[in-house]
Amino acid sequence: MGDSKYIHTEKTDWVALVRIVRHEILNALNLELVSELAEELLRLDGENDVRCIVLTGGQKAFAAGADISEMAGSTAIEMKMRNQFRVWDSIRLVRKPIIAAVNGFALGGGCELAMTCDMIVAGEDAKFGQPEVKLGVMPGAGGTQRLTRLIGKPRALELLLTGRRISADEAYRLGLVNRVVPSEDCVNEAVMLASEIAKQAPCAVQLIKEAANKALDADLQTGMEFERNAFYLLFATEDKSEGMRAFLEKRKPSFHGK
Ligand code: CO8
Repeated sequence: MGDSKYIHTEKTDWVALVRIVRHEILNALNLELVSELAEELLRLDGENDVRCIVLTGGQKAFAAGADISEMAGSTAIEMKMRNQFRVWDSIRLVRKPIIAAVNGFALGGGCELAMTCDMIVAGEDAKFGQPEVKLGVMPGAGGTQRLTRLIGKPRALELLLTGRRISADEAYRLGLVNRVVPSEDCVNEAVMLASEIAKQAPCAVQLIKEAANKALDADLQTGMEFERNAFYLLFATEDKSEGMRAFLEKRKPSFHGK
């Protein structure tokens, strides 16, 4: 159990469940909260008893975006010098899979945070959107880039340029979320998915995540080369020997992350 002002963590078999707890203002993401969150995710990335992470918020909001009251009085230079995206970018350094369990609003920075995760399980009442345009600004934590990569330019631009909110079902149809479940089951479903991933060989899981990120970040040839080298590297692990031996011996493998 690791708790800070805005972030609470619980651990169950190999899975860490991280909650954002600033419910009184719908988990609005101020600088301190995002720092605490990034620090906690990076800390869990280094913990041997964690193999997969679930990130969730509250029933009414996963996160309703950046804290508007914190930004409202800021000048361009103050925003630039604050360099807050250094912290956001550090979340990308987490090597273990992160599953967002989204109930309620995931708007602006909240939607960007969900998209920074590797998979999204949505409660049926979840609402996604990038409403920054309505505030006279635009996404700054990856909204234009990740949404466009995930759902394609025409559909991303429609959401980015209108600020319209979409339901969990629409987000599912667009390919933004993995699955939609009853709201009360959302966190449990995400934890169950995380547990299933946590049973796999940890080195393989980490390299598969890295390779999938390359598919978004690099050209095909670079991605293919990365994949191939990662594939060879896994032949150096004990888990590879165990996995293949278990298959031949017709039993379940037991992986140790070595
Ligand atoms: N920032 C600050 N306070 C907020 C935010 C927010 N993003 N969202 C909600 N709150 C506060 C409200 O002001 C209200 O406070 P109070 O009780 O003191 O009046 C409380 O939370 C409850 O909210 P509402 O009364 O508005 O609840 P409703 O159910 O009526 O409405 C909504 C819920 C629709 C979610 C509404 O609150 C809303 O539209 N919120 C703002 C959504 C938004 O525009 N988000 C985008 C923000 S900009 C952004 O994210 C840029 C990202 C850039 C990168 C990240 C940098 C950190």
